[in-house]
Amino acid sequence: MVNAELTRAFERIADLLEIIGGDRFRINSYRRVARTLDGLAEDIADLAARGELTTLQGVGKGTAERIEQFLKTGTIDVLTDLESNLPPGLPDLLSIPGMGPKKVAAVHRELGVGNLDDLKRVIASGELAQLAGFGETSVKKIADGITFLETSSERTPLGIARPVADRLADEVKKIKGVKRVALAGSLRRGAETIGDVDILCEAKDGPAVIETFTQAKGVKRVLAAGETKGSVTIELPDRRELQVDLRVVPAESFGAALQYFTGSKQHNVRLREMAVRKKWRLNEYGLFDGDKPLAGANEGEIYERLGLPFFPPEVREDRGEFEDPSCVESLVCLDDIRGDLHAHTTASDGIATIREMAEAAKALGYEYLAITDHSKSSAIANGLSIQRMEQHIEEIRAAGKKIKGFALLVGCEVDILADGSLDYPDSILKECDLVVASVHSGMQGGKSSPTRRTLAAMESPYVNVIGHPTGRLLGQRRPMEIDMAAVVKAAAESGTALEVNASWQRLDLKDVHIRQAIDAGAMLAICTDAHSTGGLSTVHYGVTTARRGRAAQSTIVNTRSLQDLRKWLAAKRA
Ligand code: DGT
Ligand code: CA
Ligand code: CA
Ligand code: ZN
Repeated sequence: MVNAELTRAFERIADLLEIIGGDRFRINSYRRVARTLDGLAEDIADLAARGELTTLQGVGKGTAERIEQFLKTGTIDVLTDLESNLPPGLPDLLSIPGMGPKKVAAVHRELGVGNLDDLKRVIASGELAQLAGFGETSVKKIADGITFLETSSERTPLGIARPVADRLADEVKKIKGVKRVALAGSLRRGAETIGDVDILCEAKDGPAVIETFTQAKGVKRVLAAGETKGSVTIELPDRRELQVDLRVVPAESFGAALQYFTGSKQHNVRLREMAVRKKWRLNEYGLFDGDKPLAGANEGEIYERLGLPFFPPEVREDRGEFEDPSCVESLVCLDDIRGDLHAHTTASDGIATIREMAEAAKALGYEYLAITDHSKSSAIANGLSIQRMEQHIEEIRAAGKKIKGFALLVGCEVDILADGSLDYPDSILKECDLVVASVHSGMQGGKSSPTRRTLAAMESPYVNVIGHPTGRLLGQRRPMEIDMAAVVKAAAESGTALEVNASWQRLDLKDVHIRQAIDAGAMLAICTDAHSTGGLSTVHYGVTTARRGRAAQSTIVNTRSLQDLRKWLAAKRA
């Protein structure tokens, strides 16, 4: 779906307008459209095809035209105009943590900063700290942000790369003579960030396919175009480029190529060693005994011939799959998920009502959904005062009665405060069916230890899930410095689940911590933290991440039936 790319294009327009001091009303309207698109469960191209764009919230005739332009050409005039009128390096400053559009505008206007080097110079000279609205702490934050960006590699989050890859794979499928297309590499393994996208296709005439591929929509540069391999870059909405490799392979080695190019490299090394021990040879063309091919057309056959189970791509990391091959039998899958335990509504910072969220969850085939809006201290997220929360509880119960064959659970996402206490009194928590507790403030150290806060929260009999346990935002915010061994141990002992937050910006816990939690005997909950109806369907990123931690279905609480879930919740209170 092109929705994600389009969302970012609209966000980018709003950011750039903000830099040039554009009209507030216009900026807000672009942001509103971005939010609508982000929350959309349906492919925007389908809506456009039916001429229904203007039925979307905040989308008028002008916006509909811009969306259509993007669908046709991959860009929007407003965006290209804005970009051509700003110094080329200026919008990049927006990706520095701590530099919002207002600050970018200020450094440009007041200090003539036009790119990252300029910014570093005015930080070093002390000019920036003198500027109104900056000061020592904010300059330090910006300097840290620059270091963070420069040390974090140029990898692309899965949630950004995936839609781009899916779209290109679709285009390759349409090229004449192409029989089959498959994604490979880290993307197929569901890694949280992607270095480059690897696509394979089956076709006879390699050069013709490669030639057409290099002309695909959105291609910025052609890095290579050979007989069987082409490499291009695709421009992302933040102007970074994502490399995409296409390899053309014949039918008889398609499976071997898919296996080889799915990786990981470490996993492949182990496989090749097993082949060598049998005096065989394994490469991207097949598995061979001398000149005799043993397998090649079919990926599964390679594993079979080597006496291994078919390892799903997510576990192919040589992080224990060879030592524990039976893990593949019970691995959690998307169909196992019976409900979502973390979701927001318009009561706090979501964009859908209780009713809309419930209907959307039911439509996904779920048995239950917990509504977990923010508590009072999360002021920027419109957290609910005690009084509003009391009323909200009534509203959730009332909405639950109206929807048949589905359970709406009363919940909240309660802040874990600096001293480890919870942001609501027990009298409120007790009224909830389920409580998610999360750290939202003071994450970057300070005096309060995130480990101590998390452990304290788990002691409450009402806290069932620790939300996004490390607080990281991919490429934007480091994880809190948390003693994971202590947290997973306490989770297991207290009967508290650790969240696998499925939002691709978070993926928190991440794969290796998921494994660590399971080894310690802790339970997990795969939740979307949805702020819109569309957000609920991003659960697959969480499931993928859990599979990468080799999580069995039985370790995920929200694969349980409602009755069993209620038993588990009751056990902690007892
Ligand atoms: P990335 O792109 O950094 O996110 O990670 P991958 O895993 O997609 O790596 P990439 O694109 O360099 O190569 C795709 C796959 O091809 C990789 O997972 C395994 C296979 N491969 C590439 N180079 C080698 C190699 O030198 N030895 C072996 N055994 N496999 C390789
Ligand atoms: Ca790759
Ligand atoms: Ca590659
Ligand atoms: Zn949340």
